[in-house]
Amino acid sequence: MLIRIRRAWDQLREGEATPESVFLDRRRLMKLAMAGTALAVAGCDDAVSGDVSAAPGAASGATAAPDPSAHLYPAKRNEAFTLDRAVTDEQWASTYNNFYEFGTHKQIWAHADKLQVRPWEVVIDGMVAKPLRLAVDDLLSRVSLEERLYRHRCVEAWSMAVPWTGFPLRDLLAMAEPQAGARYVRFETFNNPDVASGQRQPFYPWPYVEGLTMEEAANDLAFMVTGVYGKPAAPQFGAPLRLALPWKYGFKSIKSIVRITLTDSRPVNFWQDLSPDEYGFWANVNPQVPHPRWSQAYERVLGTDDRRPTLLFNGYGEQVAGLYKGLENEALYM
Ligand SMILES: Nc1nc2c(c(=O)[nH]1)N[C@H]1C(S)=C(S)[C@@H](COP(=O)(O)O)O[C@H]1N2
Ligand SMILES: [Mo]
Repeated sequence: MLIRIRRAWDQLREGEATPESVFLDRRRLMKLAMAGTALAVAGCDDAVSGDVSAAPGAASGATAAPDPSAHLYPAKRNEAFTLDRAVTDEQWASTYNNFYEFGTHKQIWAHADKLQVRPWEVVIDGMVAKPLRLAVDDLLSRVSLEERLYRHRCVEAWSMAVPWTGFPLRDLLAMAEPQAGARYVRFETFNNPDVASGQRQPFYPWPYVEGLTMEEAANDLAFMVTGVYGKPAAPQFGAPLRLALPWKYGFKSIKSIVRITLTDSRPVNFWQDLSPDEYGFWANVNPQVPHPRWSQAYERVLGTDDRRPTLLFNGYGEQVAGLYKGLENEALYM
């Protein structure tokens, strides 16, 4: 085909790699069925579907109060973080999103617009000397924002390149003074089924959870995102606070965080809980380790016809390979 319209790209993608959802739902159902749970599930996935293919912006902002952090943008770009490809068109990145709280498909941006991102508090607790409960704007006044160009590789084999704005994760953890025994950081997303219709689907282990080791969280690349494309992040990007971990598959970059807990036990993340044979704790990008249902050798670049070879650690090996010395027996790449 010589001429492609936008929707065609979508269909191509869905055909090439089964989205994270389909198989998992069946698995999860079997698990629940075996546990004797009765479920009415027919049509569940369609609960949040609908035509939201119009441009974003039309539906957003009309009634919402102006973002109180808008004056912090655009932040100065940190030139240490460069790309080997063009930045993804904003229109694409903001209308093709993965955010299961608002649906299992990619056109969730208008649904996510219902998420109220102010007031918003984040709690830092667990193995810390100074547990914190911070309003997001107080937090923003205590950090220094910068822009970084990062690649993003979804486990489903699509990729993008995005100008995130935010600050190093380790700066946030330092505010709470981690105790010596803390080994992992556990992150949790909001849980509000009234707003997020995906969270009314009981076979998912809500709320969305992710985890990192303390060493990973302290790495230069581990970035707490508050904005994108030179302005505060829109809800579909995971406002007001999400992670960006460019060397790991996209599902590790948890959105709309409300709680960060330091712990000595390894967190079980959302996707691992759903399907432990397919998704693990580490989830580092590796083109040589296929997903059980598809190859990870190549990626489709969002909004283009490009198909590129995927790189080990998504091209960030120089910065992160050292984190995994001595862990060769772990499932580092799923
Ligand atoms: N809370 C939450 N965070 C999430 C997800 C999600 O469904 N819920 N999806 C993840 C996946 S699989 C990907 S690829 C990225 C997508 O980020 P984007 O929509 O900004 O491209 O968000 C990640 N963070
Ligand atoms: Mo993903």
